[in-house]
Amino acid sequence: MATERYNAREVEARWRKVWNEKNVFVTQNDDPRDKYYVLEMFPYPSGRIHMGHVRNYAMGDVVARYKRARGFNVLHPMGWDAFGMPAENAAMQNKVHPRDWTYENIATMRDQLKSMGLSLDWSREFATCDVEYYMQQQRLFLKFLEAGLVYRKKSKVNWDPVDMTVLANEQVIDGRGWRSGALVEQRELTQWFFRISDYSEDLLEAIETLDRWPEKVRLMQKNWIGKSEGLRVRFEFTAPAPTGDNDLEIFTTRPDTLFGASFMGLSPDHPISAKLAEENPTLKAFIDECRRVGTSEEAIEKAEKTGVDTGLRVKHPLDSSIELPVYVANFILMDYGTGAIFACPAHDQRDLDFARKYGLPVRPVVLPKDADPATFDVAEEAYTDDGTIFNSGFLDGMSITDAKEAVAAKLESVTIGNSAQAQRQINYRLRDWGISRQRYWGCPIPVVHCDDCGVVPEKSENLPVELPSDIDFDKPGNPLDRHPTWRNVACPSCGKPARRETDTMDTFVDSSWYFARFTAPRCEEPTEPQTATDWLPVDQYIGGIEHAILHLLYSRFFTRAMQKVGAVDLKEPFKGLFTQGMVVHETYKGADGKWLSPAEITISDSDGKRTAVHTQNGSAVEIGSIEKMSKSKKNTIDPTDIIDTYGADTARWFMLSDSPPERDVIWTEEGVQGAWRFVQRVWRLVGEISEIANSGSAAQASGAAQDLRKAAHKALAVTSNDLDNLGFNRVIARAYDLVNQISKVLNGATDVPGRAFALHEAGRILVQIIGPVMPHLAEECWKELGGEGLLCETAWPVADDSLLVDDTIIYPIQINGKRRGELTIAKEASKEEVEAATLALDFVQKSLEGNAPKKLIVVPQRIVNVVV
Ligand code: ANZ
Ligand code: ZN
Repeated sequence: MATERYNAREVEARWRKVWNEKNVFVTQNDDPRDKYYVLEMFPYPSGRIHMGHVRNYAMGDVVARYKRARGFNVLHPMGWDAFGMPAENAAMQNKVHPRDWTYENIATMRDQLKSMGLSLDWSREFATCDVEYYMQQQRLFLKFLEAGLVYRKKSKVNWDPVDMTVLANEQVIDGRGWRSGALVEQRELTQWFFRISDYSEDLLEAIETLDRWPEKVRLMQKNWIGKSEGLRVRFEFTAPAPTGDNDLEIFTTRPDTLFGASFMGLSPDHPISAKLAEENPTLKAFIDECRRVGTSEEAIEKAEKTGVDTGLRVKHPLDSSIELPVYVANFILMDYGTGAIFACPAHDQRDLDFARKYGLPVRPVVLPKDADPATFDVAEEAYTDDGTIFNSGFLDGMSITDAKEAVAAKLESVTIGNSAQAQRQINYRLRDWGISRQRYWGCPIPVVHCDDCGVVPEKSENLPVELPSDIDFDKPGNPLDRHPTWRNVACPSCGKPARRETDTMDTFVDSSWYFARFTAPRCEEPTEPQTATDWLPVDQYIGGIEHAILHLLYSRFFTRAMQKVGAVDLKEPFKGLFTQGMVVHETYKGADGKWLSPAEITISDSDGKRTAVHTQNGSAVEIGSIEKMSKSKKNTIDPTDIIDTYGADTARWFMLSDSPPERDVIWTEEGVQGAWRFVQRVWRLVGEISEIANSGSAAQASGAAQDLRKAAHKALAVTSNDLDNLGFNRVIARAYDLVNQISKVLNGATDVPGRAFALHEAGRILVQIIGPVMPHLAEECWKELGGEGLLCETAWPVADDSLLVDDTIIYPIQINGKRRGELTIAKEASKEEVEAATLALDFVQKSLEGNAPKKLIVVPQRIVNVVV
């Protein structure tokens, strides 16, 4: 019987085979039960899975198995986010085709995931680089194009002149291409954009409805959309600008600080800057230099604030006796507001840095609470907090809010030229989403350029626009541009020879709708609209915080866009979102300062002091800080090694056991071994129970047997609650607890009435509780205990309420009608006992301040009121 050691390798493979043969995790769309869609962010097929994947997918699997047991029709699919640069890099370095590289990696990683025993519906699997998938993406693109959700415009890109390629902002490091090291240039290219900014307000407002998202993520999304309410103000030039403009329009969110203005700033890309540069070589050189640094917000934020005085002057809108100089400044973006600002150095750090550099005035106009107006000054740090307006004429004494309103009202009523001097305006930081990539390994944008007809969408019946296979990566640049024949195509409109678009789509497009595709993955349209609408939103989405902004925001936009073209009928794709913590591990450094992997070292522990040496040569090794597992620090553990040694259940158990799922978990050898010992212990205990004939009934149980029944049912009740709240680590703690309770009875007196019944019942409950986390072990134990059918198809047990009631009761304690705390006391306690215990409570004594209560009212079994 179950006295042998548990052989995870053999058992796990056997149960996976059974599940697979019986198709137990294949989900039917027409199943009448309530739906539950659980999804983990699909992986990029980089080569092998890492521990972060194990943690992420273990969590999703626990949810899937639990919800299945709760009677839901669960959708739990898996796929591959398979386009992107690494495949092209591999092609360049190792001369493998990006497609071969990608599909080989997928094959490896699929096997690895399968070895984890995940309850996935593999029949729905796809990779975004499958022609069938990206063809449907092209179909969606054409629908979006027709619906006015896509457009082309000229836009600046980072251009690597050596690799002859466009670089993402992250690929520009200190102004140089990450690979070539060449100085990056700014180039204007006509690129494709999605109109996400049309949805700024809707995307912002709907964040309020996402109440099962982490607050942190909601805030990050809000900040990214970046709504600000401000004022456009026109400042009159003292003499017309060379462009003929009589005034300079700026955007400000702080009109209250207008009296603190000390200069005006123009973006280097502002039309006035460009015009002036024609005659002004210094300015031209400055503008060229700004282009080199790049226009990403990050690049601008980091760079020193510099500028050039244009010689132009404007009049202060509230006091025409004040003239302000106009500078071209490197920190002003052209595509925000109007590309021009008034600067108030006392209350804006960038303005202050600039003013200090060029010796411009710094005039504070917001006075902090309790500061002295006569002496308050701003030195190197701008004052950006709240306060009262001063040094500001008619605004003096007002709050910031009132002063903003007063300035807006005043300038709205002034007319210059033939319109108001100021106009209220709401701005969003969110820009339209540029999706053009000059790359091979992505979804081709399905349009054709014709000399006569211009840009023509490819005909639906001509889809897919398939990537050519015969490409070479020997030369820099986009291989699609160089392909001898692929570009040549007949114009879909007039039939004349024309050229294909060679841009492919940003890979974020691929991941913006895969969750909808999973609902009908083989359908001949992007989605089956009704099916997608029935399954969506995803009830529980699980993934890394690194996707908190872009992926989630793009998916939210995409769902709205799909709704507009009739592909789904809802706005929000993810009802519940969970962002898991990272897997971290100690780091090790050898005497030569190089990182060493855990496999290369040996640790010894004497008197609680841990030391490490190099296993091969015995040299000293420094034990470093605990950090996210990463190849660069070599502090990784290969999941396959762990699964081969201990089995998948142990790995899953340990990944979820030590810390709450949103926190980081520290991988330690001792921790894994602890989990492994627990597996063995459960197996032994189940074996012992199975040797006792299952006899007797619930009614007979008393004493230790009844206590065990109570413990088991309580564990079941709280575990259900924990699982509903993704409290995986708590589930595990309860399982340890229940194992201890069962052991006590197994090792205790054998003549307890109802013992056999209670042990079998508790054993089964234990197995069901651990089932979602350790599915193979649980399945084996279920069989051992004589359970019917497969555990993974068995309904979640219902706790017996009568066993949950306690012998104690908790009284809420009110003091003067307000709830202040509670009292836990025996259920049978008399009124007098409750009174005495209440008066002895710390917080009650405190509020009595030594006096007797005016009144003390005990409502038996319900509440206590104290009047002081
Ligand atoms: C005067 C002022 C005084 C400002 C002050 C701030 C503080 P948010 O809140 O992000 O919308 N600004 C406007 N357009 C800009 C551009 N194209 N490039 C760089 N900065 C720009 O930021 C709005 C503020 O950012 C505006 O309010 C403007 O500076 C600046 F004590 O106007 B403020
Ligand atoms: Zn044509």
